[in-house]
Amino acid sequence: MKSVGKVILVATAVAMAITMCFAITTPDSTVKAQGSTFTVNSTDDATDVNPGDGVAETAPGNGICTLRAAIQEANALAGPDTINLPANTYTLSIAGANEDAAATGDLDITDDLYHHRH
Ligand SMILES: [Ca+2]
Ligand SMILES: [Ca+2]
Repeated sequence: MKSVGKVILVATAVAMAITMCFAITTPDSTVKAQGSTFTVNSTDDATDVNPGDGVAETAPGNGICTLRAAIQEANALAGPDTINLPANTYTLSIAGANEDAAATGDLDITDDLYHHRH
């Protein structure tokens, strides 16, 4: 009967090792699947100067990333992307209707998007 107890103990140890492997490898594969990451650093409402160039900013080289610019850039890039949105109040001031590119009015999300609010 002692040998049966040892077999159960070994099986438990193997199961724990498998669980630990998953715990270590899962975050890496999740990050790789998220595409580009854009961090919003302005509460202004302004459009991306060039959606699809991989940079979310309101003028070339200014580094100002609005929520609207981040969404436009994420929409323009194929695959899922990530937007880091610091806790704040974001007021949409660009009026518009019947437009689905997030350039005016509401923020249209047309692609997979991870949204991290801080
Ligand atoms: Ca851009
Ligand atoms: Ca995308």
